Amino acid sequence: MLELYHYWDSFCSFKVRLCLEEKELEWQGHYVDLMRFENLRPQYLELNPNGVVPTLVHDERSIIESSIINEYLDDRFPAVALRPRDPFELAQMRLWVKHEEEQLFLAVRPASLNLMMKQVLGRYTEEELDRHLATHPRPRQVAQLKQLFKAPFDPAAVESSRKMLAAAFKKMDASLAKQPWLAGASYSLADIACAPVLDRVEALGMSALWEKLPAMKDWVQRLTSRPAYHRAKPRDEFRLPKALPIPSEVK
Ligand SMILES: N[C@@H](CCC(=O)N[C@@H](CS)C(=O)NCC(=O)O)C(=O)O
Repeated sequence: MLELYHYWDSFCSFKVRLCLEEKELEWQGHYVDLMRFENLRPQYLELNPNGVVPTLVHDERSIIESSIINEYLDDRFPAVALRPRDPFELAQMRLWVKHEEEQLFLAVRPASLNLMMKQVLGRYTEEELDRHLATHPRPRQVAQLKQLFKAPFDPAAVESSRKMLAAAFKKMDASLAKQPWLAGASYSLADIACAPVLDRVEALGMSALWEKLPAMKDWVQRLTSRPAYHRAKPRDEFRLPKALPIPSEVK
């Protein structure tokens, strides 16, 4: 039995759901509501001491970190292989997974927080936040998190997301102009790692960012029309609040 502790509208959870769905594996979901801080409850911290989603539980053992979970799934269930066999393409695949972890994931955060999450997180009182964050595994970050949740809307943060995403997509477009999938000839964990950003960028009202990038636009079309993408994407009833419109000062 594969059990996935996940949040429907989380980037990293989507990445693992997409891998499970591409492999057509049966999995049981346990919903961890990040907007209610269920990721910081002691029972969950026993599975994932970092207090983040996703966590895979397989054969009664827990595996954390989305990229590592996806490699584990590819090792344990190789029938649908999602890693290139060619060592050079495998190295490219790992670089694109790193691109997701170090660029895409960080790029969407400021806009997601300001345009979507603050609509929920900003409503918690100081006392409620103290109670929910008391079990946070990185106590030194708590004061900064509280400040971020309560801070007024920050257009500069949205602009910084837009700039980082534009640079990251340009890099992807250049590579996709030479080959159909990020790591080469075949669809791989690299495409799976970078796919969740597409849904979030659309939800943020920023999909114009790939309109003028032909190879990226074509990849978006091919990727989002895969049946597994539809099964894995956030269910409408579990989405974050609709994004606020992008203010005019953000070009
Ligand atoms: N490197 C981790 C990142 C996990 C992560 O930050 N997950 C986010 C959702 S995409 C989360 O749980 N955030 C809750 C929090 O930071 O409190 C992975 O890839 O699994």
